Amino acid sequence: MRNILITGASSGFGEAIARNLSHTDCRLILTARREDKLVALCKEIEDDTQCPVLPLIFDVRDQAACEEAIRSIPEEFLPIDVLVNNAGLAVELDPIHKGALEDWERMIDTNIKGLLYITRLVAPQMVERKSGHIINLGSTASHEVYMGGGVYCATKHAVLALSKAMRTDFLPYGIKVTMIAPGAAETEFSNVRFHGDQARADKVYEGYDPLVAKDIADIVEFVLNRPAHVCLNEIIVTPTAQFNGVITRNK
Ligand code: NDP
Ligand code: 8X3
Repeated sequence: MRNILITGASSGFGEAIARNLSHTDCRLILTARREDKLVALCKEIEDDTQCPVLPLIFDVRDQAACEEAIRSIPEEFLPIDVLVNNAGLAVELDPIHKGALEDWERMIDTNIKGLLYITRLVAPQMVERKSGHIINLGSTASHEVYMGGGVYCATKHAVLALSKAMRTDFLPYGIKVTMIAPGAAETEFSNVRFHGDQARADKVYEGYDPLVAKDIADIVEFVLNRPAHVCLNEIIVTPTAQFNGVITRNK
C-alpha cells in the first residue's frame, strides 16, 4: 500500500488526482489552505472508498507551517512513497512594466519556494529508503512565455529546471521524478488568476474544448502504474485545439 501526499488538493487537478487514486491501494495525505473544502473532500472519499485520508491545512508559502504539518503526519501514513507537488497559481496577466510586486511574490513564493519547502522535507526519507516518486506540476508555460504571463511562466520554467535537478540528484537513489506539463485546463485556475471574475475566467476557454482536471488525474495514475524500471520524465499534454501555451485554434 502506497502513502501519497498531494498538495493543493482542495480543487482542480489535486482534487481529481485524490479522487482517482482513492480507488487504488493507497493512503492519502491531502493538503491545502481552505479547510472546509479539504475536510469535505476527505470525508466524501472516506465514505465512498476504503482509502484512509489525512487532511493537512497549511499555506505552502509558510516554511514553518510546512515543517510543522509534515512533522505532524502520524506513523500509519508514513513513509511517504509518492509526493505530488501540485499547489500553485497564476495571478493576473500584466506585462512586466505594469505587474504588481505583490502578485509576483505570491506566484514565486507558492510555485517555486512552496514546492521546494515540501520537497526538502519529504525527499530525505525517500533518499534514505532508496525509493519514491515525485510528480511536479509544470505547464506548457514551462517551455514558452506568453504576453502578460512573464512571471507565472518564469515560475513554471523553474519547476522544469527543478524537476531535472531532482531527477539528477536523486538518480543514485532510484527515485522517480516526473513533470507533467498541461496546457489550458478548466479548473479554478483562471478564476483565481482574475481574482474571482468568473466572466473573465470563462473567456479563456471560449471557442475550444479545454482539458479537465480528470485528464491530468488519469495521467498521474498512468505514471504511477509504470513498472519499477520505467520513469516518465516529462509529459506535455494540451487540449487538441492547442499546440502550446502560445498557439490555440480560434484564439
Ligand atoms: P486550482 O486553482 O483549481 O487549484 C490550485 C490548488 O492549489 C488549490 O487546491 C489551492 O488550495 C492550492 N494552493 C494554491 N495556493 C496555495 C498555497 N499558498 N498553499 C497551499 N495550497 C495552495 O488550479 P489547478 O488545479 O488548475 O492548478 C494546479 C496546478 O497545476 C498549479 O500548479 C498550476 O500552476 C498547474 N497548472 C494548471 C493549468 C491550468 O490550465 N489549470 C495548466 C498547467 C499547469 P487552497 O486555495 O485551498 O489553498
Ligand atoms: C497554466 C496554463 O495557459 O496559463 O499553466 O499557461 S497557462
